Formats: sequence, C-alpha cells, structure tokens
Amino acid sequence: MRAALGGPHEEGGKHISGGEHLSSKADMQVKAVELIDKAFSHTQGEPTFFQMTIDKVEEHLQAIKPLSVSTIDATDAAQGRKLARSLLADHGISDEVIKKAMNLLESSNDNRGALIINAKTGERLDERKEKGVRVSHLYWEKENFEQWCKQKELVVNQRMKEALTLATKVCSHPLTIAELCWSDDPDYITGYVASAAKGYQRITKVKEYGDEAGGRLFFVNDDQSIDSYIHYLEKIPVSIGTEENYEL
Ligand code: PML
Ligand code: MG
Ligand code: MG
Ligand code: MG
Repeated sequence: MRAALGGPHEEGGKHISGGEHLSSKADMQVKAVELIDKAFSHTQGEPTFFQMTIDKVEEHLQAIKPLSVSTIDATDAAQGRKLARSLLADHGISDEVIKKAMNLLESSNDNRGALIINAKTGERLDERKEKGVRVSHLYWEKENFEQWCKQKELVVNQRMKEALTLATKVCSHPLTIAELCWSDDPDYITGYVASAAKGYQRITKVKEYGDEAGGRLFFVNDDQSIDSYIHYLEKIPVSIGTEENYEL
C-alpha cells in the first residue's frame, strides 16, 4: 500500500504512508482493511492518492528470530547522530564512508525505499535513484510481537514493530554489515543502527521535530553481486517471530 497527498508519488505527490502485510488467504481482507486504516489515520494528513496491490507469494517462507533490542538515550539530535556514527564505526565502517552515507540521508526526504551503500567505498550500489529498494514480503504476527515485548520488557510500539521486522530481514542476509535508519516523518525522531552482530540499537533522538529528511541505508560487503541481495529483500517471504510458548 502506498498513499500520498496531491497525486501519485511519481507525479510529485507527497508521501504520506506505506505498508504491507504477508498473510494467509483467510486473513487477506482483515489485513487489507488494516492498511486502509493506516493510510487514512496518519498524522501527516489524509491522502488524496491511495494504491494497494495484492500479490500471490509462492516462494518458500523463511522463519527468522528477531534481533535483540537496546535503546540508547540521546539528549539532542547532534548527540544522536554522533552516537549513530560511533555505532556504525563499531562495524569497521570508516569515518569517511559514514560521513558520505549520512549526507545522503540528511538531504533525502523523497526516497521511498532504502539506499544500498558499499561499506568500503561509500558508493551507492543500487541503481534505483530516488525510488530506492523497498524491502517487502515480511511479517511478524501481532500477538507474538506483543508477547515478545512483554517478555523483553519493551513498550509495544507499532513503529518499532515495523522497523524491527524490516531490520531483522535485512540483517539476516550475509551481505549486510549494518543498517542505519531514521524516519522521514517530521513527527518521529527515534532512529537506529541494526546488524546481525550488535542487534537493533535504537537511538531516542537522531533528528529534530519538523525535519522531513530521513530514510534507510544498508551498508553491504561488495564481494558478491547485489542482484540476488535485492531479490532477497524484495521477493523472498520472511516471517519474524519466536517459537517460545509464552503461555507456559
Ligand atoms: C523505533 O525503533 O522506534 C523505530 C525507528 C525507525 C522508524 C522508521 C519509520 O517508521 O519510518
Ligand atoms: Mg512507511
Ligand atoms: Mg517525505
Ligand atoms: Mg515514513
């Protein structure tokens, strides 16, 4: 689903909301209504353009455990960005590459998908221009997520659920070194650095309210072709969750 104000995105409409579900056929209608509700109750306003597509998924579903979550408090956006830089540096990414990549995010408010960055050179590897790569075919059952939050003593947060689901899929691919994200939503200032090595590291403040620049960067190894990487991100169905029985 994607929704915009003032016409379709490709005709200059302003992005309001996006989302997707991966569901059984039996749940399809309920999930479709949830996406309509999401688009039409957004703090960014009511969209004038709304589009939803339904695709049949035939690939084998992969099950993945969620990344562990930690939260670091930042007093202001400057300190939050500094923290983000140091968390990325923990993955062996150089200051120069981090600076180059962060400039892309700081000046970007119209990337609908992620930018794929060579972790050694800082060059962008996808050729999707402002469209970016949209990670798709992923889900985490609401009940399982909520029980997991309870067990981990985390506040249930829908934004975090969506971002953590995505980050878990992205970071489970061996080409991903780390992901950096903060929202382009001017009302949401928490961001994160995520990786298989360090988990999902939230930073409470990485931008000031009102700032519309944001998006996602995936720092990757350049030792394989990224075509199969992009195929995994876009098309391979992934279910996030734990097998633990929380009732016991
Ligand atoms: C969180 O952990 O609170 C989510 C941070 C990133 C949100 C990205 C988005 O919703 O656009
Ligand atoms: Mg969105
Ligand atoms: Mg925007
Ligand atoms: Mg958004």
